[in-house]
Amino acid sequence: MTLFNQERMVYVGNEKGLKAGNGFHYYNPDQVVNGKKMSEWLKFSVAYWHTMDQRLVDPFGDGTAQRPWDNIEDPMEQALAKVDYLFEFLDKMNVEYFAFHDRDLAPEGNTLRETNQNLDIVVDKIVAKMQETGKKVLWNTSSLFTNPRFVAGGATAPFADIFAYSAAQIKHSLEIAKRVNSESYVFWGGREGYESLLNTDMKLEQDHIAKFFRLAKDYANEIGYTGQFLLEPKPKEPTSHQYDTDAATTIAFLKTYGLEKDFKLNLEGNHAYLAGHTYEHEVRVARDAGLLGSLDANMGDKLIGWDIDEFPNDIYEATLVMYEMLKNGGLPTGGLNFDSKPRRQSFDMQDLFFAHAAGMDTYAAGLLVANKLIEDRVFEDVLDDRYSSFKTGIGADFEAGKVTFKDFENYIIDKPQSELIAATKSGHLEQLKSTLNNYIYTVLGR
Ligand code: XLS
Ligand code: NI
Ligand code: NI
Repeated sequence: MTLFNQERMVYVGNEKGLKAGNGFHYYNPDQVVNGKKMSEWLKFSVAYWHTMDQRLVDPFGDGTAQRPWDNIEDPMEQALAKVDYLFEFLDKMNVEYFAFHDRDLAPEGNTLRETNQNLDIVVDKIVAKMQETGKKVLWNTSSLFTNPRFVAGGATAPFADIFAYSAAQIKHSLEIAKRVNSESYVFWGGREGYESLLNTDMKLEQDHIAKFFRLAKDYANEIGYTGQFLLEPKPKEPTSHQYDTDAATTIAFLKTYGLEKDFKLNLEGNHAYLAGHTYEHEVRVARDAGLLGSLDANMGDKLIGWDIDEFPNDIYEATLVMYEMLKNGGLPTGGLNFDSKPRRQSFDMQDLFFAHAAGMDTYAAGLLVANKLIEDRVFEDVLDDRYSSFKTGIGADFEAGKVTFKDFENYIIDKPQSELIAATKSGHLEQLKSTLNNYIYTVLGR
């Protein structure tokens, strides 16, 4: 049975010309890069909420998406049909993984019990399909933000019943994580933040969500679910002050509450922009802290101030993010989840194939360039040289912990300005950026 009128995506390189078509130009799953296959470095994942559910709405307009399952009226029937479409899509796209929220899969009932029943029917089908095809779940998560009951948050809600509902919902979601063997479990705190301090006890809310995370981990341990727990930072949307604003804030939160042994971070490109950072900055912050978990591979638009979840197509950015990923030794329990949707005018089914292929090629290209940059020690040599004065003399003594403020004063107090200026060196940033461009042209031009 085939549902989509679409060929399977395979590596075609550029032999048949440079125009994008039905195939990958850079993503060659079996090609070995630094000892591992591309498909092992790049564990791509399809996001259920975008690829299967997203109607391509924007804040001013209804959805434009045209999907083959649109005319199935019964919500449960449609939910079950989408599972078949998903698995055919994964197969034709040559993607191994997918990710989902509980509420992406099935409609809600009137009580949590009814909602869980609907959900379990779809999860049963997913489990069967996974066994049949070998496809895997990169991560699952829970929506504590869409339904009006979460108007003031889930785990930071000022209402005990909503907190209770959230806890019970996550409990069931963790049971699903165990059933589908998710490599990670993600918490994105959609409504976990506040609008105004005038009616918010920020300390209490953060204490609550920290306890909530502890209880979640305890329950995972109790049922033997061993996937990596991840928090996904985002600075705004929907609340003005999200508790997980960016990587640094989220790491500080984890450390404040002693959760850093059990949680890592899932970093998203568009969220980085909204936080006023580059994507590579967010990934570096997490890597430096030993807390890099997974990537939500998407892009923002520098001209639009909201989370547009564009499919990644910026090779420059992908190169720098893949550089961080390689320096991290990969993403042991993570991957590259396309938390991305086609543009509103790219509404037909084929666009979903093209969009994923564009994203996969972008990161494959980034991986190739980043690997060559590391092989040639382009940035490593620059850093060695830039910090070399800490390898000898007063710098080395300081590194060894032998120097006090008094020693520094004795050492420096009579040095004339000319010697101080001579101790500085140009950062040669323009030359370095040109080198980076040159690597991009050359590695990809081969
Ligand atoms: C929203 C988030 C969301 C998470 C999963 O901006 O990116 O999609 O990845 O809840
Ligand atoms: Ni995301
Ligand atoms: Ni997002």
